Formats: sequence, structure tokens, C-alpha cells
Amino acid sequence: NNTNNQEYKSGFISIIGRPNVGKSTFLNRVIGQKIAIMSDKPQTTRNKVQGVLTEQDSQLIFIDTPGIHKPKHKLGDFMMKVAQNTLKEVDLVLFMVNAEEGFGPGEEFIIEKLQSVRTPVFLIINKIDLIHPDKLLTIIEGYKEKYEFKEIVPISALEGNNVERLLETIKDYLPEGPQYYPADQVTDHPERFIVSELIREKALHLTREEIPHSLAVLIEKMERKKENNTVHVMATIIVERDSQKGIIIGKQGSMLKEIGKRARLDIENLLGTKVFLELWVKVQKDWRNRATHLRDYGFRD
Ligand code: GDP
Ligand code: MG
Ligand code: K
Repeated sequence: NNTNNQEYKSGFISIIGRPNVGKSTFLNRVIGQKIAIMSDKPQTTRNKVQGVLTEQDSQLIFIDTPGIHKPKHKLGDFMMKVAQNTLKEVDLVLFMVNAEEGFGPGEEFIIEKLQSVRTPVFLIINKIDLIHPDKLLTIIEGYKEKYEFKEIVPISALEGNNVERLLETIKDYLPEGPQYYPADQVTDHPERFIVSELIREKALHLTREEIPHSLAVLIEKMERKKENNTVHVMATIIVERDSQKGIIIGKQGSMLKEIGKRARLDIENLLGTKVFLELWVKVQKDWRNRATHLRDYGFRD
């Protein structure tokens, strides 16, 4: 549309909030494709995932920022730093909370971090499908006392309530800017990162509480074979203890086989080709506290 003189708007939007408030669900709904990993286990999303929403008049670039919360170990520290720097660089921050849960130390901590940030902040009250509408006003009043939010928007990321209106409000706050990404590009993350997250997701889901989120997945190789149009993926699941390795492998390899089967289906969906997935399991003790290793697993400053 080259004849209209309306300004094109674009900008970077960071989504923050405690684990499980629905950040990935929101992002997936907006982008309409599975690029952020959803899970009911906390901290599934460790790296930034950008979802790009391109429309006639605007481009919204979302960043699914890893959970800001009190760091418990080096990885947490590192995540905090990344997240806080991100907040200063973006055009808008969406602070998402769960309507069902009251204001707690987690929210307090994030609001404390937001005090030093000049970027406009919206409060997004998610999961309104789970509460009685009467409760909403009380929640809003409570948050108004804590911080000067530019907007307070209740939504249900799962059911889609009010999400369209939120997108319109976001546009109002974005500056005039270029279209940073081609219209058909929904993420700037390398495919290998998404592939590793898909494998991680399956491992976490299938093992439930036995395996903590310390699990990492390293993509050793990802090769497209032209002759038969398949992609060969070789990945290593890294755990901290021998006992965890046993759980991941399962009886006669049954667990690893199931993780591989489910991950392969998702990867085939993502890449649109047949996938040959080879999975390995490795024990690397205390990897979270070895900051020097972070880079190997795809973390960047
Ligand atoms: P994240 O850790 O903030 O990225 O949270 P997720 O997007 O992974 O969501 C955590 C859990 O909350 C998942 O089980 C979602 O299905 C659920 N969830 C997210 N948004 C909503 C919502 O609007 N309503 C309801 N009822 N559940 C939601
Ligand atoms: Mg998430
Ligand atoms: K999560």
C-alpha cells in the first residue's frame, strides 16, 4: 500500500512476569504459530524468543523475556541481567500477572526492578477467564497503588478475550518506524534453538516432577539432506545427575524413545520435512553454576 501517508509504526515489546502467568501462551496466540514453548513447569523459556507480528500499518516485535525473579544461582543472575537490560532497550514493557493469584513477593520484586526503567509499562492481567468479573476492579485498584502503569489491560491469553484490543493499544504507544523484518518472518531465532526447546519441552512434560528445569538440550548437528528431503538432527540432553540420566533414558530406553518420537513430530511440523532425530543423554554436574559453560548452551550477553 504505497499511496497512504499514514505513518508506519513499529517497535520492540518485552513481556515480563513471573513464570506461568501466561507469557508464552499470549505470544503464541498473537503470532499464531508455535514458536514459544508453553509448559506448566516454571522457567521453560530461558532465551529470548522474538515473535514478529506484521500488519498493514505496523510491526510489533515481541520479546518473551525469561522470568524476572530473585536469582537463586548463577543462571538466575545471568537471566536477571539479560532481562533488565532488555527492558531499557525496548519501546514498551508488558508486565503480565495472573488474575487468580494475589500480589506477592514475586510481583513486588518485579515492580522494584521497574522503578529504574523509563520505558512505558502496561499491566496485563491475564487469565480473567478464571475469576469472577467482580474481583477484577479490586485487583486493578491494588496495582494502581503500586506503580504508574500507562495502561491496565485484562485479558485471557488462552481464550483470546481482549487480546485484539490490547494489540491496538500497543500500537498507540509505538513510535513511527521501519518494518524491521520481512512480513512472513515470525521469529529471528535460529531454527536450532526452537528445535532444542521442543525437545526440552517433551522431556520436561514426560518426566513431570522428577526432572528439574536444570535440563538443557544441545543441538550438535542439524543437517538438511537434499537427496531425500529430510533433516537429520543430533541432540544431547544434558542433566546434572546420573539418577536423572536414568530417568530420561527410561526402562530399556523407553522414555528417551517417547521424548524423541514426540519431539520429532513437532520438529517435522516446524520444518515441513521428514526429520531423523538422534538423541543422546549426558551428565554434566552442576552446569547451572558454571557460568563459563553458559555460552555453550546458547546463552548470550
Ligand atoms: P509463562 O511461563 O508465563 O510463559 O506461562 P505459559 O504461557 O507457559 O502458561 C502457563 C500455564 O498457564 C499454561 O498451562 C497455560 O495454558 C496457562 N494459561 C496461560 N494463559 C491462560 C489464560 O488466559 N487462562 C487460563 N485459564 N490459563 C492460561
Ligand atoms: Mg514461557
Ligand atoms: K512456563
